Amino acid sequence: MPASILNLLNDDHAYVSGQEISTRLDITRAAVWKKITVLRRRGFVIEAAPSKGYRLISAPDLAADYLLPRVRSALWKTILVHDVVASTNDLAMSLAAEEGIGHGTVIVADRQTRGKGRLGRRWESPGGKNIYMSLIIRPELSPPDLTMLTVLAAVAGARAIQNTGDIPAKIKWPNDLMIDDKKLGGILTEVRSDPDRISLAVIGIGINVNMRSADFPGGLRSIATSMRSAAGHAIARNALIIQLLREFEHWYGILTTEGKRLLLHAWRKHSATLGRRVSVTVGNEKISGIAEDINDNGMLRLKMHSGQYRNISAGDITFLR
Ligand code: BT5
Repeated sequence: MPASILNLLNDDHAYVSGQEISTRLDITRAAVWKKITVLRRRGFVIEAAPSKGYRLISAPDLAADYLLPRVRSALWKTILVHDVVASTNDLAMSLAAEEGIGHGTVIVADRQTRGKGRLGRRWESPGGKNIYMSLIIRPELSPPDLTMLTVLAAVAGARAIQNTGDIPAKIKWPNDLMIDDKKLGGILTEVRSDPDRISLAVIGIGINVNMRSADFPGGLRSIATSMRSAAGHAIARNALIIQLLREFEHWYGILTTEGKRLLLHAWRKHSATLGRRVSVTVGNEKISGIAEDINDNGMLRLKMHSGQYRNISAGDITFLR
């Protein structure tokens, strides 16, 4: 499998000799060359130097066999990459429900035809630019802690954006990733629960990576942005996915072993919401006040003008000046 050669070629561009590859994979030198040729045809740039061997210069975007060895861990076991799907969340949910696809599976698509946000809203998902991914988790959490998965994905997303593009991404409660008060990502967590246990969670994450302003439909142009617009240059989607999955695993480990405290602390650090005057739309109701904190269940703690507090589990925030 070419995947195994990709395990051996490192990202530090160091040479690995043909002999070493041949020995480690137990194949002939001719077979090594053949596999290198196949990888090159797929868009991997691999340099060959007669006395030194091979080194990986760059990988094509969204190659599962490149991504997996770089994130494979106790949590992430499978990465499935598709050119086009209706919605990675829908696909993840049906694969998990019907085919029993398990904990630690990641579904990535280059494009979605029916990418979705909350409450049946649309998520713009053009091809060749962004990331759309869904994480399948069978969490050891009780249903009230469900909101923690969105909190966790938001923290992982903000930190991955920061690490990959050196962009100070913020979190807008409950599920938006922002730069300068413009949205560049969103999270959609969907679950199947038994009465006292979440049996399956699908955490959908969409991040605008290389979208340009002109790529957004007119209505979104003034409220949405991308990593490219913020950084001033293109960003490698592979690198972002690797960072995101590593960050997610890190915080998932903390959540399931140590509890919520550190995660909530990280959320507060990245929050674009706390301390601001906001208007929150909850169904048909609009409530305004100061966004004071989030509580242990990820609910927004709003201090209303009356001085009373209200905890809100889901809604849409507008920042007030
Ligand atoms: C969200 O919903 O922000 C959750 C988005 C989750 C998308 C991921 S992609 C992978 C996975 N598969 C899916 O099908 N979905 C998930 P919400 O908070 O309801 O925000 C939706 C609103 O964001 C829309 O009504 C638009 O106003 C705006 N919007 C749509 N597409 C956008 C984009 N690409 N960038 C920024 N804003 C967008």
